[in-house]
Amino acid sequence: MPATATHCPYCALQCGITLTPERRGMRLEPSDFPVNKGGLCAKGWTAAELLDHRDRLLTPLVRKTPGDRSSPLREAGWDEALELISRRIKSSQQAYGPDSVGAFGGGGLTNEKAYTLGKFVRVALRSSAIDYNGRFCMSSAATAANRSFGVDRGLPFPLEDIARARTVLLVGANPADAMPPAMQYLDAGRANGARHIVVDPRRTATAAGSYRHLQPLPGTDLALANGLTHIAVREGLLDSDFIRDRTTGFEAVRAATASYWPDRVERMTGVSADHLRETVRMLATERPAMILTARGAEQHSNGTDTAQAWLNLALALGLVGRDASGYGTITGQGNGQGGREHGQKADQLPGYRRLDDPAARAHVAAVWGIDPDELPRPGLSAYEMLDRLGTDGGVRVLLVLASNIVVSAPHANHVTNRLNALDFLVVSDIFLSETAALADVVLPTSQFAEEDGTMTNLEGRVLRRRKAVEPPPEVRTDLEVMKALADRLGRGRFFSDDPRAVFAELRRASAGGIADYAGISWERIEAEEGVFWPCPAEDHPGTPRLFTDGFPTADGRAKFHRVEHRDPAEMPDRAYPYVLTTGRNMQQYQSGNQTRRVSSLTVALPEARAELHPDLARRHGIGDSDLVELRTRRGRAVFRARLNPGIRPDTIFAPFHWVGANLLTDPALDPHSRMPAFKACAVAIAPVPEGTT
Ligand SMILES: Nc1nc2c(c(=O)[nH]1)N[C@H]1C(S)=C(S)[C@@H](COP(=O)(O)OP(=O)(O)OC[C@H]3O[C@@H](n4cnc5c(=O)[nH]c(N)nc54)[C@H](O)[C@@H]3O)O[C@H]1N2
Ligand SMILES: Nc1nc2c(c(=O)[nH]1)N[C@H]1C(S)=C(S)[C@@H](COP(=O)(O)OP(=O)(O)OC[C@H]3O[C@@H](n4cnc5c(=O)[nH]c(N)nc54)[C@H](O)[C@@H]3O)O[C@H]1N2
Ligand code: SF4
Ligand SMILES: [Mo]
Repeated sequence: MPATATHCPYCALQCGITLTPERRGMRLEPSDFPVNKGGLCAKGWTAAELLDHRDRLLTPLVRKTPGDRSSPLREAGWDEALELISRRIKSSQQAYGPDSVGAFGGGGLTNEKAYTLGKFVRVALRSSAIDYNGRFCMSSAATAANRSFGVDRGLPFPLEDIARARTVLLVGANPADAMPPAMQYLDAGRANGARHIVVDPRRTATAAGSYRHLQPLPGTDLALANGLTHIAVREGLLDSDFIRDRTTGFEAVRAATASYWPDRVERMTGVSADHLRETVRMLATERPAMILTARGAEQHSNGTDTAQAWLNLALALGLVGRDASGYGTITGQGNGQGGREHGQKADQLPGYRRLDDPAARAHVAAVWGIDPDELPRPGLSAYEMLDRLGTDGGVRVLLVLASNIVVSAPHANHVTNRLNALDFLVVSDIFLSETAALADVVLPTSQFAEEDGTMTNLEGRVLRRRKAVEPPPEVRTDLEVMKALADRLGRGRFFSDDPRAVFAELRRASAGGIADYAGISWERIEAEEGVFWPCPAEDHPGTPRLFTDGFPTADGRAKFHRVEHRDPAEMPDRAYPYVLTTGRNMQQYQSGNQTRRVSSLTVALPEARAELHPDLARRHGIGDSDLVELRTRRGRAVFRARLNPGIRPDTIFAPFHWVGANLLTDPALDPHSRMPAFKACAVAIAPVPEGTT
């Protein structure tokens, strides 16, 4: 059997791999794809273990006693499972209306699946209730980029440009753990004399290798960015020609940042005024320079404005649209970029169109063969939908595809209670996740090496996911499931379960939109090692670099947006005196439903460890590897302590790859993006004597 070239199932780097069948299983090797160039992280190297894993879901599962979620799950045939689901959808919609049935999607789904899920909810269910886990991931940076640039493509340039930048500011980004093969671009820059500044409350592996590490209190990045813009104004470091010719709205930002004096910002953030000055001077004079944000800056109840403040700084210094220079956000999930373009967002139609835009509705309805008036209106964002599950006017029958919200949603005990209040829960997954374990019906789905489709990586490069092996006999793709359900709902004629046909339709639906895929074919992706959107026609080369000539805004200019610091929704006080922040470890992925089953990863990192400063630990009588209880207003969880002299003494970091961190997190939402405050809430700690948990 020949080797198949495809991509890693996990993160947005989408490293190229080859899969070669062996006597038992598959051999997985990195390929020379232009993104990873032969590199892979530990998760990628071991991904083939997922394929024939003994925990694989191999048949649909239903409850032994229908309607009783405390009765055990038993194996069932597809007919039985699909019949049950479609019956419950129909009866719920009859009794409570179309919006009583909804879906929660994921940024790991291929473009074809994400597109079909958005269409399935609007066309087969005729419901407005759909959103997805990308709301918890990219929504803040996306909102800021949309309002300033008129487009949200995470990186507006290819990764290779990072190697050519002389100054790189990484804000709340830890690629050394989150995307190790991407470090080759940063390393190449450093080898050529580039200087990197990392803004992170922890001294991460990324920070350790950088020129300068700035260590702000979590939730104060907006003040930091405004402080840098303030210094740029005072020291005459602005790019006035760029501001005049290519932007609007700077005066409001100048006014807003006037009060962000360096010593005030030092007090707010903990970053010294000298380091503030050094940082902005480097960005302004050691060019090309870029500012990259990731979840550390964005996952806050002011995440949109925080991303905006960094974007404002990049515009004020005239970095945007120049070679190897600019502002970007580092997208996280495998198809986190494509997954936010084609309609699984509550307010969105394919091609990054707006569901409330009459022209967009008309275009997409025509492609779908329906009347535009049949399209529902925008629905609620992810957490808002979850918060209302099972209530009057809320969703009562929920389909979850490609997310493990019991582990990954904020205020997870509340979310679990809401899931338990549903009339009916359907979860499609590869393995029985913590969320699937609550379901009335569990559907076994195919995974990366068992399916064809496309993924769009963090650079906006559309890639081919290629099938290397047949799925187990009773396992179906999500496309097949949605088509079969649509058939049972009398809407089957609108759907296809062939990914190539779906992609052809996606091209038409996206044509003329912001994320325009019209000119991208599977053949071109093959021949060109990926095609960058927008690509409006087959003879268009695709767009590796955006903003070189203008911005896709009404007047072609980028818009500054005035933003002011706000404290995190929850501040430390006497009862909860420290700040809890959360994030990632290198060896685990997201909710861990995949990577916690990979033996070498779990041996390397068997449990969640909360990181705290040795001084803080000593004050509470906690030693390294002791058990520590973290308590917030929402819940408590026990972690093993990891003493880390590189973290701020007022801050505790906990990974969210296991049930625990999200029992603690604050679901306060950003008013613009509806992003929860994963990265800052108030926490208390106490030692736990061994043997008492
Ligand atoms: N190993 C691994 N890699 C992954 C993933 C995974 O689960 N595991 N997930 C993928 C996905 S979906 C995503 S979104 C990306 C995320 O990639 P990153 O955003 O790089 O990862 P995080 O660990 O969530 O957050 C980055 C850093 O933000 C810091 N931070 C916390 N609070 C603040 C703050 O208020 N301000 C600042 N400046 N920094 C703060 C944390 O200490 C952390 O080091 O990773 C992708 N890659
Ligand atoms: N405290 C805290 N919480 C966080 C974050 C944080 O930094 N801190 N980060 C947030 C971020 S950035 C993200 S992206 C989310 C991620 O959190 P989740 O949405 O829970 O992400 P995954 O664990 O990747 O869940 C994907 C699930 O889908 C399954 N799956 C994989 N491929 C497919 C497929 O093709 N079809 C179907 N049906 N299933 C599939 C996997 O087995 C897995 O169970 O977590 C968020 N939660
Ligand atoms: S960096 Fe991301 S895409 Fe690359 S091997 Fe690791 S998890 Fe896979
Ligand atoms: Mo993410």
